[in-house]
Amino acid sequence: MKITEVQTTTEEILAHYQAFGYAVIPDALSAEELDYLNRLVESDMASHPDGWHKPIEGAVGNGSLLMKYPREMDAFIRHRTLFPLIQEVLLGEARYAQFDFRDISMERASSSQMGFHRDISWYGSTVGGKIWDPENPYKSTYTCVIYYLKDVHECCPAFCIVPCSHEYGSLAEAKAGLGDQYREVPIRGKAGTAILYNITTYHTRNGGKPECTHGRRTMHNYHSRTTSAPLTNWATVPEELALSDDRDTRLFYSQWTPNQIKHARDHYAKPVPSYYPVNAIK
Ligand SMILES: O=C(O)CCC(=O)C(=O)O
Ligand SMILES: [Fe+2]
Repeated sequence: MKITEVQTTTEEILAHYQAFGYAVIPDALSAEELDYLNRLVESDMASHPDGWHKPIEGAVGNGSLLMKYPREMDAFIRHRTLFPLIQEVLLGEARYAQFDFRDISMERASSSQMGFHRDISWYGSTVGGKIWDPENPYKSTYTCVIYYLKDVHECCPAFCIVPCSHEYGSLAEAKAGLGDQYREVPIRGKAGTAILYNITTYHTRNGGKPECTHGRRTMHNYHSRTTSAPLTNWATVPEELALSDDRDTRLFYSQWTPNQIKHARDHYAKPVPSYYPVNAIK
């Protein structure tokens, strides 16, 4: 199978993800959805600048909009077009893990380069656990979608991935193992493009060119699996989702981090169910 620039049908998306560890889906968000999200980001940056962390590798970011807009953000986290694909690559076991917005100003575009890395769960990097799953045809223990909220041109910062690199312990091993199949594929596209990737596949963010006048805005959404540990030790979820009367919603938001257990204990109206170790967490 050949690497293609974009995949549009469900079959193409899943086949590309299975073969290379990622897929690029154009028009995943509608013009209305993009308009809504861009306005939300702009108004929150203006009204609550303290909720946005200081630039990390050129990007300011905010991971708390799910807490502020539960129902609205849930509709993006379990998005009508992307969520069925996420469920497919996670064997129907998808669990909420992390959701955040990032913004790179045009001034910071050229200094927003990251190093090549794979994303590993906090637990995977401290106490262990499988970082990819040899039994899953899609090899994923976690998956992430990055949505481009503005057009990403040639000059802009761009997500860049090394296809088929998930099994290697380092980028050097991937280079040696993949030989002349080794590629670094930068991904550009219009606003609304979604990149679905197995988080263990090596990737980076290429910095923008000095003349870039756009910067870049993205929405990042990580999903775990029932059989994986939580991705972070900090993500929190609002009560109306975590303790929803709807079973599917409650299950999807059920992989509670230590911070989430504390948050629920200290702020939820309903008592924390006793199947969470509320008294064991300081
Ligand atoms: O912003 C990007 O293009 C990549 C971000 C990333 O890899 C990360 O935050 O782990
Ligand atoms: Fe990453």
